[in-house]
Amino acid sequence: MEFDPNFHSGFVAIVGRPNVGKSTFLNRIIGQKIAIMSDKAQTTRNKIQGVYTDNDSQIVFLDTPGIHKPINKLDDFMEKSAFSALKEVDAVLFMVSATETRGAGDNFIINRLKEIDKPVYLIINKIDEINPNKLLSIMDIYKKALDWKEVFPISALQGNNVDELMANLKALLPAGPQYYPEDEVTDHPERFIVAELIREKILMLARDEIPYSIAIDILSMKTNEHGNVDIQADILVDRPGQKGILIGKQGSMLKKIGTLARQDIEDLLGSKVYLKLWVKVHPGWRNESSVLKSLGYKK
Ligand code: GDP
Ligand code: MG
Ligand code: K
Repeated sequence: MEFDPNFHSGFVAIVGRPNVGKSTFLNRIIGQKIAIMSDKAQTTRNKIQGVYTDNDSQIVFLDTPGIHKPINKLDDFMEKSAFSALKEVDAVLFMVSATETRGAGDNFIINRLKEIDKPVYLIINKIDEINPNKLLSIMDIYKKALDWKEVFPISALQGNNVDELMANLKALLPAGPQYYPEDEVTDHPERFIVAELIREKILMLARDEIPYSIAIDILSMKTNEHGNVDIQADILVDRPGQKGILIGKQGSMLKKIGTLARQDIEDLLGSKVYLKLWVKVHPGWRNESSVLKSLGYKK
């Protein structure tokens, strides 16, 4: 990998109470791009939520699942490990909702953030829901709570001020490498791997009945507004008899295939996955160039 001194990159954690709009924000800037969980991903203890890449920057966004208020010993332990992982990031976005009053959950996180020596941005989300006159008084409520690097009122839903926030964040990040190649964060390689995981389960459960005459067509793969991944896929077979075998008694075989594949895909993506599978008879699919092309076998 060549070093380009004009390329900026880094790791950014997004923290905040549930429902303030963290996933909506990520969805807006990254869409359905998800990083493949490679060894690199495991070097930080935080879960990679998404990778933003453009011509001169890459921002790896991290989730910190344990930053909420602890309720028991296990949570307390999780909390501490999530907190120590925050020390590995270049910046933290602390998100609050303009529609909610500052609460104990916010204060708990703010107190933890006081202990780390990192730039923390205050992101006041959902400004589309409030009267603009109220914004200054909302900012006042948080202003003295921490020595904020910047304060950005935004609407993750409608996009207000999101470009400005991204530009500011990019300028803050140091010159660095592109940690993830662009093709690792588009949907194509994941689609291919997801298809392979489904195929693997079919061959595992029905190897004798189903030879290599199946194809998996990933119809869609999207991250929904809650950060979960919805996947719809067709299993193409040559003959009606094969369809019956793959569906099984009252759908039992297809259910087994789906459950096993889903578990592997969840491990791969680090997200909750909804997998919908259909079996379709498509005689001679292997000879049709349009089908092969849509399955990614031909350029
Ligand atoms: P998270 O739990 O922090 O990830 O929050 P989500 O991204 O799941 O958002 C929670 C709810 O708030 C969803 O119903 C979103 O559609 C909504 N939401 C998120 N951002 C905005 C925003 O900027 N404006 C409005 N009006 N609603 C938003
Ligand atoms: Mg979320
Ligand atoms: K997720």
